[in-house]
Amino acid sequence: MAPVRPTPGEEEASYDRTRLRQWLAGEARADGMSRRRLLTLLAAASAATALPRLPRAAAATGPGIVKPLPEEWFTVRGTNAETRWEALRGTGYHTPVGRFFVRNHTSTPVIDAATWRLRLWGSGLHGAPGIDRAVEFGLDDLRRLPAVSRDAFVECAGNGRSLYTSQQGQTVSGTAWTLGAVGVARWRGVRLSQVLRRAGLTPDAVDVMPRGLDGEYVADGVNLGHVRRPLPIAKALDDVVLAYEMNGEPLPYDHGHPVRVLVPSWVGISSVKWVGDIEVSAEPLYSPWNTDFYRLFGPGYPDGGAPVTRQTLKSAFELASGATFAAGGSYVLHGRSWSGAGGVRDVQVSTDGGARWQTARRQDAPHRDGWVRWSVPWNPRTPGPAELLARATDTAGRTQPDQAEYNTQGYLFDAVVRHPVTVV
Ligand SMILES: Nc1nc2c(c(=O)[nH]1)N[C@H]1C(S)=C(S)[C@@H](COP(=O)(O)O)O[C@H]1N2
Ligand SMILES: [Mo]
Repeated sequence: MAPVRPTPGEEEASYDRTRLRQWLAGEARADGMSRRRLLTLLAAASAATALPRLPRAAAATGPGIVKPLPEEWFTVRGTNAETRWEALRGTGYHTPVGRFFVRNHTSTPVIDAATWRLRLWGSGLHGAPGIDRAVEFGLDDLRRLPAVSRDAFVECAGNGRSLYTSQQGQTVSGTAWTLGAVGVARWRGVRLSQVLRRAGLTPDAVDVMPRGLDGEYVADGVNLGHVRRPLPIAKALDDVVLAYEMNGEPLPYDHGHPVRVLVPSWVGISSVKWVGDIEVSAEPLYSPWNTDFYRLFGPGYPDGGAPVTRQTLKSAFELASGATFAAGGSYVLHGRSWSGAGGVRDVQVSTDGGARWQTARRQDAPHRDGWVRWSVPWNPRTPGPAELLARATDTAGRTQPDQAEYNTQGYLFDAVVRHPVTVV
């Protein structure tokens, strides 16, 4: 059994409050972000002013993805490709690279592993007095360090976003994912903690901020710079990996070749692809990716928003939306459930729109940071439309609710999904 981890919310919320206070006191830095933007955010946190207006992404021009995106496996959404859940039927525990979803803010850069360097720098590293230290690693340097392998999902914080609208009638902004912005892979690489220590981590380092080598991201005409998001040092030293392999192959171009950050159980944006440098800082850091994007704004959240870190709890059937079944036939329904707070220990399934429930047969033991596969038999009798529901409970005691808490950008959808099918 996977060990139970602390329930989400508490630590992250207090981390966030501390940083906001430090920033107000002039003790934190927010590189590449407009001070005005941060001030707006903080004003909202201290007074009940209108919520800050969120920048919208520039119009997509095309996928910019290297691997083929066959229609039977993917739905292209702007610069992104969503995995079709029916394409996972018959695949094993690990999502094949060819079917793994891609979320790109801009487009996939093709980076030469031979010349790639990772630079660590900042006030959280030992340097000469008054001079910040910078240390570089090539891929060979990383490969010479002890390797670790981890089965973990990467899931976009916005996975399931379209269900806020289709199921709850709410308007949210962002890519209209259904449930296919998630995949599980076996990642192999070196612990970030090991690299940080080699680089000369000081005890007063508080945040590390990996940055991608893909293009700068422009939203609403504003250049926000390269994709980057700070991680608290505690998480960075805990289970974060600098991954150079995915499912036993060198990391593919679209998934961060040659090296990406893998932050188990946290939202996908934390797992920065094509990492080129990591700032290690003795002062708290901010980026638009934790102040504007990937932040929870809405009536149920504090003014100024709440941080998004750990993933939520979800279930999905390995079925197309609107799949058809023959009345009188005997079927086995398959699906998967996963959680950012621990393994999934129980899955209940309803084939009659939620009136009656049965316990699904779990194929995998509860697996922290991964998913469990499950199945239930179904013998549909009455022709007509039907709804299939799956409700998971994780080892931290969370159960999928009937309704997800609304936030303006539609993150962390966790409600039980009503999967429409037709019996003919
Ligand atoms: N450099 C960089 N890293 C990135 C992104 C990006 O656009 N650029 N997208 C992030 C987001 S929002 C997600 S959900 C995951 C997606 O990982 P994948 O494309 O390998 O599935 O990568 C994250 N890392
Ligand atoms: Mo994402």
